[in-house]
Amino acid sequence: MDKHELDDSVITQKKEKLQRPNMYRVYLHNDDYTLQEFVEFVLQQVFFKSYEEARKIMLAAHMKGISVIGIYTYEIANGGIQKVELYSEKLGYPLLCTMEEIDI
Ligand code: TYC
Repeated sequence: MDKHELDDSVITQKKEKLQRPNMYRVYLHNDDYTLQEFVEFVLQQVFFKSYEEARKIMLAAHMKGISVIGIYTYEIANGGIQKVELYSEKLGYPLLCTMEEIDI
């Protein structure tokens, strides 16, 4: 038994730990069918990119096959990916976004 366990004179204080949230990198994948303008639209609507940023991210995926949209918490990343899926399904596009946890 700890020598202080029954000793009222010892004041213990729990140290508050601020847990950093896990972070996720969200990727945009190229395909041959989705309209460029639609990709730009989705990036602006879902991930709050400016038109210039959206075009840059879209063109990077178009030319390299994949590009990074950004780094977000789980909820934002996952919610964004689901919204992209909904928009894409509605118009019959195969646009794909994925996410992976990153070390920070
Ligand atoms: N490659 C598509 C086209 O030529 C455009 C596109 C860009 C699609 C980026 C998906 O993530 C993407 N219409």
